[in-house]
Amino acid sequence: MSEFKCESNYTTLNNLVLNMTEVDKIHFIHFDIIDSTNTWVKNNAQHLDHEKISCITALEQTAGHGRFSRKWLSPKGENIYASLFFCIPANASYLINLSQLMSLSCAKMLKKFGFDAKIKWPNDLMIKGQKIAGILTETVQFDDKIGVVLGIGLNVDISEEILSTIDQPATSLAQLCEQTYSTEQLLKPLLEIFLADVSLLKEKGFGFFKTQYESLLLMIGEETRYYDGKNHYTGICSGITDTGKLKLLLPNQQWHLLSSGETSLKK
Ligand code: BT5
Repeated sequence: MSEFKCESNYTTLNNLVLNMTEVDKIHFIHFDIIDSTNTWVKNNAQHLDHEKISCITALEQTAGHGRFSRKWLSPKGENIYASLFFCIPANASYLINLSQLMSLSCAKMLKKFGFDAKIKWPNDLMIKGQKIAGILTETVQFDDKIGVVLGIGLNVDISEEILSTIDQPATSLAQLCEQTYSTEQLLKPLLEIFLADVSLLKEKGFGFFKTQYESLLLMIGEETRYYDGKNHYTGICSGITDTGKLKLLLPNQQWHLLSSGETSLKK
């Protein structure tokens, strides 16, 4: 573990400090280089504090991954490669909404910096039709609880040369504006928004975020192609349900509710 550089800001004393934000209580672990922050968390979950939230970040990932075993290009730079780890009760119904909630938090954080990000259901962040961030949630099963591994990849200063090798249109904050941003500058507000929203999610359910989420959702009212990892469907995207499922109106006028998979505009 020679490359391990721990920048933990959590000590037991922190519990005594008043006016700490939830983010100040997070246990941060940083690597200069790692295969994947999500993989590291999954392999080390039993050693992390299950009563706290941990956030593992890296400057570079050699095997960053997305859903369906796809690659997440993760060159060295100020890009966000981060995995949050926390435990929730084994029967927590909001587990299925955490990725969607993170994409919403990410869009809200970007808005604070003047970027108009939209959500491609379920959790891709897009700016001007180009992918800028992706979310990947994985889980670790414990006897009495679930460990959630919530990975976020956000392009900040990834080079245009690397972006051009991605098999779909992709962008970075650097490509969209002159200004430079540090990981810390973006990650802290993102975590603040997300943790506040998680409290609301637990209290009120995902329906509380339906209007916010739909206002940022791409493809509403448009003919949408859907892939669930096995089959393709086509229908008119009509928003989401209170539990975050995508509502598709099929050509036979039947409703089809999608709980996972991915969408694209029908060409
Ligand atoms: C995602 O998967 O969008 C989730 C990506 C999550 C990455 C984070 S980084 C920290 C943590 N550690 C990890 O190992 N993963 C998480 P998916 O929806 O399957 O999208 C993958 C697709 O996005 C690829 O097939 C490419 O088309 C595209 N892609 C790959 N790298 C990209 C990048 N840097 N920027 C934009 N698009 C990218």
